[in-house]
Amino acid sequence: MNMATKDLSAYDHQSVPQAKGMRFGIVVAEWNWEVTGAMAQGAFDTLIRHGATEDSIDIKRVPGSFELPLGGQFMAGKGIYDAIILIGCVIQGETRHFDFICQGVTQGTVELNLKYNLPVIYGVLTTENLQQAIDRSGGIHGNKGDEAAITAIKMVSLKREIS
Ligand code: DLZ
Repeated sequence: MNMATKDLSAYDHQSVPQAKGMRFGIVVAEWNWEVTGAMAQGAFDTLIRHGATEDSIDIKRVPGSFELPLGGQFMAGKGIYDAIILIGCVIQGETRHFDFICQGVTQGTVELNLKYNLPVIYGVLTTENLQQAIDRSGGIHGNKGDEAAITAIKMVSLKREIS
């Protein structure tokens, strides 16, 4: 498999559509903020780099990843965003909490996409340990926040093209 399909951070950024005129909501979980804050910053910077303006991006915080779908629903319900990016980081612990949170946020995100016919991007890391998360939030494996932003732009562009 081509690396570019595994690691969007390595994408040719020239091939990303212009985000000018698009409006984005970002919902970021405060749990594991060291990671999620870096991902949210990456997503914000990437949207700006591709033409979005600062006043076209709203960022809201929720306590943990489990709250991301509801935070996203609050934003989607306003009807003003072209895409919403959910950012979280769930790190495996000693209990089954990890499984339940991952299941909740994943299923909740799928439902939001379909309920609102809106790109709601799954920028959630689910890792075995903190180092794996750090590696993916501006480390050796790029920044998955950047990748979530690129996915958001591409999905808005696709929706506009089709409709
Ligand atoms: C409780 C909990 C645990 C154990 N681990 C994480 C985590 O790794 N990442 C995360 O984003 N949130 C975690 N949470 C908090 C839950 O997402 C949620 O905020 C609480 O269960 C309250 O609903």
